[in-house]
Amino acid sequence: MDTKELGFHSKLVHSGGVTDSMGSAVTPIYQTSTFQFRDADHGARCFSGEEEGYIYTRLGNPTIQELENAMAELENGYGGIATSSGMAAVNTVYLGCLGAGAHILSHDALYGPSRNIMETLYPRYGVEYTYLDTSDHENVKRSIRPNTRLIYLETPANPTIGLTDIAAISAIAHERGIPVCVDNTFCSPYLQKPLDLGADIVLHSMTKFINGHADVVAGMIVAGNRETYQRLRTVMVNMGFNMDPHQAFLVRRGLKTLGLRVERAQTSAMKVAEFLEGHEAVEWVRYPGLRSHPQYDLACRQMKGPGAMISFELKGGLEAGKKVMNGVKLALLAVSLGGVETLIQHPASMTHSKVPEPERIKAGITGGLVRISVGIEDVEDILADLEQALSHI
Ligand code: LCS
Repeated sequence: MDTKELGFHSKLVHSGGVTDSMGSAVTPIYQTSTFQFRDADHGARCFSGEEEGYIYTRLGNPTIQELENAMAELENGYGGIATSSGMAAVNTVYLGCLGAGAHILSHDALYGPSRNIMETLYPRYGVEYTYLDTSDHENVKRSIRPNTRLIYLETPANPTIGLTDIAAISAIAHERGIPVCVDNTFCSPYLQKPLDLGADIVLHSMTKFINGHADVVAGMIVAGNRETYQRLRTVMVNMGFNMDPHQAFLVRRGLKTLGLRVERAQTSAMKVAEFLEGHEAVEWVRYPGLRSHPQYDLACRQMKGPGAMISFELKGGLEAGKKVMNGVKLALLAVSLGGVETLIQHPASMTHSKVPEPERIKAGITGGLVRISVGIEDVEDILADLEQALSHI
């Protein structure tokens, strides 16, 4: 069915449709590495591109394609490229856009490994980088070099919940012919559509809100146009960053309830953020739904809702943070985010521990920062759990 005119929740359920000959309601798991050709000429035509057809699962597979089609539709993009993990998606974009002598400009607070590989691995291949506060547009303009080939954003940023104005940065980048990629993991297309705001590429760790059930690691890139799509798809296929059909099946299943899950989690997150902001042990809270967020106006403009990710700093710093993390009973002390269960973690010693301390502090990832991913449990239970954990301080 043509899903173009449907509402977002209907698209979540119906988009991407790959029909199979049995008429199954759900696209089956095509757990096969390879596909039979009808005859030698058919095989040759599939390889030459004269005829569309599946060849080999690293190149394409119906279960994976359904998820790629669905995500491309949800992000209003040209085409989706599913990857084995979020980091495979990040590397596909880096490899597709950068090369020896190229320069990347990015936000200083990013998911740790997205920055760490650029500082430790990519310099071996002659890539230069600049990390800065991308909410300072003049500084962004000054820091663009003649060899800048990619502006890479993550908004809200992991773990500071700092925001970047996608439309403003895209306008600056496009004046200079530079593509913009946005990691949309914290929002999902339910809350933010970077391609509509001017970005050229959007990527996800689908391990998080998209799958939503903490049982799969997966990634996705959606390219805004055909040329970018083909360039990135070639990288993914040849690097072997592809997804597995079983992974695709699980993520497609999780995607159907994305809107319901995010809606409920963010309603609870607002209450959790207000509770934390009013607590005497808490120094400050960063949540896009709070007026105290320095970019509250941008959040209202750019995001359909504030999401379910909260960071906060305790007055007692790291020692107090440890007591809270060791004290939670309902929330899980675990990295990752965006699942049905509430998770709590300490970025400086966990997700961002590989970022050298001076840069980490400069990016706002202080020793006392604690990050919560609010789940879909009863909010009263989440609040009671945090209340008793905070009482340990
Ligand atoms: N981008 C963002 C914004 C992320 O938060 C993560 C993982 C990735 C990319 C990488 O995705 P993966 O390969 O893990 O699917 N973020 C994690 C986090 O904050 N805790 O554990 C993983």
